[in-house]
Parts: sequence; structure tokens; C-alpha cells
Amino acid sequence: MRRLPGVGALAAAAVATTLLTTTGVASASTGVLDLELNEARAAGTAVDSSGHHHDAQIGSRVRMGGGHATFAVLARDAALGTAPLVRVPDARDGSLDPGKGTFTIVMRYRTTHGYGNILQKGQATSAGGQVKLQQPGGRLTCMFKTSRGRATAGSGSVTMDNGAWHTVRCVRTATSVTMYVDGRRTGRSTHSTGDLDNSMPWTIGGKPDCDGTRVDCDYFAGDVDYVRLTKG
Ligand SMILES: [Ca+2]
Repeated sequence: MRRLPGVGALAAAAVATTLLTTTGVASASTGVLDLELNEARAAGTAVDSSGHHHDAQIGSRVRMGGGHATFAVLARDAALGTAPLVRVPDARDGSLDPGKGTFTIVMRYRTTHGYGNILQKGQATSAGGQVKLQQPGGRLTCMFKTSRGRATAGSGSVTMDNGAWHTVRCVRTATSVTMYVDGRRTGRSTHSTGDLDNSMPWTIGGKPDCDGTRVDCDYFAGDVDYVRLTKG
């Protein structure tokens, strides 16, 4: 039993090394949000493990447990406020905004429903732009948009709504957006996307501002294991 902590530490170090290698992220990058979503069932707060205390509010319709968050409200359902969402309020210092430079989203999830907004900051009309991961028809797209431009990368021929766990990495630079699914590059768009900085929360599971009629809520149904955001 005394060997276990050592083995665990070794495994964690190996994972960290792999992440750095596969992304090519320099040591100057900073994790700004890390929601592992390992909370117990009754938790109302999801802890940000990045050390920046960007803790998330867990909506009453989100079920925790088993090391992930389960979202069960369907896209066609009526607006339910923030109950179906995990929500991280905007940071006043701008630390949660992608800004102008490199910004990386890593997320692991599974679903059998081919629709819904999985992760976003901002909506179509938000001042300061929008970043959104959605999966119409089971094909995941990652979009960064401001008044200065838009770039979207997708999962290509990879179908995401097959019930299997998928690890997604969306890397935005000043001039491109690239998506990797399960370690394989699936899409790339080379466009400048300007300075993305809004006052909206990060939400997992759908839109924070919707009424289900004029603005659809686009709820996501499935499990999310973790969401990790890195700047630089
Ligand atoms: Ca987890």
C-alpha cells in the first residue's frame, strides 16, 4: 500500500508531460480554469483546481457523481434559467476571457444526443464576442468570434454522439482555431478573431440567457468529465 502514492504521482507526472507534448504549449501557458467535476451528488459548487478560485455554480438540474457532471435537460425543453447549467461567473480581471492570443480548451465528455451547446462564453449578440462548442448532428464545432472575425474548427468525420468518452482539444491562436479529437487533428480554420473579451459567464450545458422562444436554450444532454482552460 505504501507504494501507491508514488505510483499515482508518477502517473500524474506522465499525464502532465503528455499534455505538454501533444499541445506544444510552452511553459509560459497558464491554466485559468480547471473544473474536474468530481464533486459529490449534493454539491452546489464545482471547485476550480487551477488555483485561481474561479469556482462554478452547479445548477439544480445538474447531477453530480461518478467523477462527472450529468446534464439531462433536452434542447427542446423550455427555458429553465440556470438550473440545467454549470456556470462560472466572468472574472473582473479578464482572466477568463480568451483575449487576443493563444487560448486552449480541453474537455472530456460523452453523449448519445447529437445537439446542444456544451461549453460557451457569450452568445450571438454579446458585446465583446463569443466562444462556443456545440454539436449539431453529432459533429462538434469550436467557434471563436468577435466583430473582427470568426474562426470555426470541427470534429470532421468523427461522430461525437456515440456514447463513448471523447477528449476534445480546441486551440485558438491569434490567427487560427484547431480541433483535436482523441488526440487526432480533425479541423483547422485560419482566420483572425480579434480580442474576445465579454462580461458573460462560462457555461457548461447551454445558454445562460434564453427564453426558449425568441432565443433557444440549446441545452446539452450527456456527461462532462472535465473542462480545462489555458491561456498562452
Ligand atoms: Ca471528472
